[in-house]
Amino acid sequence: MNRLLTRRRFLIGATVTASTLGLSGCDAGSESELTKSVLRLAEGLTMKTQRLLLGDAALAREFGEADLSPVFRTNGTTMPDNARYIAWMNSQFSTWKLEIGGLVERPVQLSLDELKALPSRTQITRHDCVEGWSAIGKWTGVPLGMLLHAAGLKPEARYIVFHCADQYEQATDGAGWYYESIDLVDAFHPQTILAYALNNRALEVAHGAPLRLRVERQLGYKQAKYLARIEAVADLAQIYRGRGGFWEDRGYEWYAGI
Ligand SMILES: Nc1nc2c(c(=O)[nH]1)N[C@H]1C(S)=C(S)[C@@H](COP(=O)(O)O)O[C@H]1N2
Ligand SMILES: [Mo]
Repeated sequence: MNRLLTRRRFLIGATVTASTLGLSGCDAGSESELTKSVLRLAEGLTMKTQRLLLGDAALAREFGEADLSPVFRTNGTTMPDNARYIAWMNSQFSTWKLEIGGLVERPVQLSLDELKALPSRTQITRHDCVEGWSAIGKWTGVPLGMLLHAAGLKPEARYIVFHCADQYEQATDGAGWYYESIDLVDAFHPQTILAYALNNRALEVAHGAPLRLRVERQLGYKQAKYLARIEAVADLAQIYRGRGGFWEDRGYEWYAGI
């Protein structure tokens, strides 16, 4: 226990350097190219160190009911402002479907009811935002690995990309849509779930209704809300600006280990 705590403290310490290097908050700063390349170098080391110390299957800490935060803050988009999402919302998400495609043998589309009928996992975990706040919440959802097994990943698949229904910024190159990606180690990790409930209640719009990713060993911005499409890919370079996520495309670490 103590050894684990010490390791976690060490890892937290390693992550905090991102903010001391000038990345404060989720706003796109004007980091220099040098800062960005230093961050990318440090990120490789952090991921390797974390995987080396903790192993692939190490679990994020889980808490008890008594630890739940009275209020779970919201951040980033809290109400996607586009016709497709608003139509889904007005139908209580009965017209929404999650698409799973890309490098899979059997592309599928699943309704919210179909997802809720599958075996679920519930976990009480701490969400850590890079802006410096945390909240403990109880998430219920479908293990991502189960869905990927069902869809059948092709051998070339190396990353899972999460396409969201919110446009965070109007970008002339079309890269304003929120998206995220993880590798297969995190995709098949037992605590990686697609959550449809927070604290025993249907996910609210502000928290990413109807479905959001929980990838518990990484920071808040990896927890993609408003999921619309999941894509298995061999390479992240072809997607938007090529760094694997909306904030990653703007200088943040791709492996945002806690
Ligand atoms: N689609 C989408 N997902 C997102 C964001 C966003 O703006 N859009 N913000 C991220 C950030 S920075 C954080 S801290 C968490 C906030 O989740 P919450 O609003 O449920 O607290 O969602 C993450 N996922
Ligand atoms: Mo965040």
